[in-house]
Amino acid sequence: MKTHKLSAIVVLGVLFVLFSCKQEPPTDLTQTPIIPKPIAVTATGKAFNISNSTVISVQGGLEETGKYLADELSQISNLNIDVTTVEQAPTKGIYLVLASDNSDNNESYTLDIGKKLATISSSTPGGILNGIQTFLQATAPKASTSQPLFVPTGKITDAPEYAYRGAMLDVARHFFSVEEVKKFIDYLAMYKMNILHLHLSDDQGWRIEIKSWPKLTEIGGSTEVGGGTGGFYTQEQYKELVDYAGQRNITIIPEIDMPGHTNSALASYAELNCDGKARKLYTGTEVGFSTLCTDKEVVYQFLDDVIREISAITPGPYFHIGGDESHSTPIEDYITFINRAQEIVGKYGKKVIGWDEIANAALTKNATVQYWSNVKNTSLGVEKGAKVIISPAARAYLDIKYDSTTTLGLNWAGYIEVDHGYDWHMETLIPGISKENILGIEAPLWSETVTNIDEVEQMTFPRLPGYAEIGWTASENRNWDEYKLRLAKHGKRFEAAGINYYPSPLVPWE
Ligand code: TNX
Repeated sequence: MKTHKLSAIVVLGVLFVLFSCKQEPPTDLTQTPIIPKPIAVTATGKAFNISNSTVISVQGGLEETGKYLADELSQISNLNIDVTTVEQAPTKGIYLVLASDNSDNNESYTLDIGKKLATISSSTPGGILNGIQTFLQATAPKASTSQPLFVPTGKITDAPEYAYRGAMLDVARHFFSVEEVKKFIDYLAMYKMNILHLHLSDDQGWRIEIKSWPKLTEIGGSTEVGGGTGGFYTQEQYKELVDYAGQRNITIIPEIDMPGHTNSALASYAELNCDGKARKLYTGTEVGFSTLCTDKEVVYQFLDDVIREISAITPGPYFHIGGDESHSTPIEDYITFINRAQEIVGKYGKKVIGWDEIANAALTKNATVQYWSNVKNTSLGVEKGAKVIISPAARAYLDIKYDSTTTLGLNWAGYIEVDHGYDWHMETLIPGISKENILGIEAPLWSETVTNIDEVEQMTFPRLPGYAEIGWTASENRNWDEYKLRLAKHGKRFEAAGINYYPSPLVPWE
């Protein structure tokens, strides 16, 4: 009898502990593992509750932004949340409002989470989207979809260190569908990245419709590495991607790589070759063998048409002309070609970006050099007045293997385990190149070995959040030992979002 009573008490006690643990909402905002790490977080020790009766109130003009938040919340919790336009601050719910914060950084934001009212404010819609991402990360991961959603109360003030924080997707070596690219855009948005550079052409494929040169996609888009059927985006589909990205504060930068890396164009139009003979389509992975014929006028007509058509459907300020590894183009011809390509980009109102080799040409005002391997080129670019995008192959390439056991990816630039990808600083990477020369960071994902979104995810996660933090958070506020603990808590989020990530042994996953 006695033992029965005792075990009943024990069982009840265990149930009570389990039950109360489950119900206990998180209340310490400073313990929330936000990536990238914000500038300042203070906690007020309570919890804000989101339920079906929560309303998102928005200032007029922010309806789309409010809808984005409602959609994201419904994805993590099955909640059905209304968005309503208001003229005055509400007393409860979530409130999105444009407000000047006396910062000259147009991506800064403030998050003010009370027990009844959570306010996200910024001087721009893009800044509010940044605040939304932090707010979403601050919602406690849930054991089940039926549980309520809680956010610890407190205040966050935040702004990015660098204006350019991006990733590149090579859709040329292997083609990725519009839906796959949208997923990639969602992943960038989760970590407040604001640039998607699309590598739209290479030896193996031409991936964007050019109405005045239709064979580029008919022929040049018809295959990919390994001999698959390839594919391309119509201009309408490209615009759809531009809009989808724009709704998430992400600017798309189109790249047409030239004068090398052009076999797909050379296979589509015989006249782009010096010998007037069309090349065969290429499905291997060598580089450096192809070149446009730099002294034929028709080549510059081709450039003009391509740059004009793409610029017309690209609202962002940049056009990327590639310019890397043109090993089959004599240097003098290369310089002439890059100079003329820059002129055409300027004529259509865009600013030029090129891989670091373009520094060998006479750079136009506003040109940006993308550092990937050659320090000398990059320094030369800076001497010529260019800004730099930092994309070191040995630190920031998403297609480089994590370690010798990684099945996907390449290892020509070594290995990039998660700590190696995170533990460096842009300002001290290249002697003589400091913060004022640097636009920001970009992590390129080349796709010689990567064929579908699952494989994209495996190479991208968990490294991408680290690149986002390098671009957002000041160097003195970052260190690997603290970062890895925050990253460890994002494993559950990756799982909830269905992301196929690499469970690095260096991260104490929870
Ligand atoms: C170098 S990075 C390239 C690409 C390859 C990549 C593979 C750069 C400007 N050129 O053509 O895909 O390495 O990691």
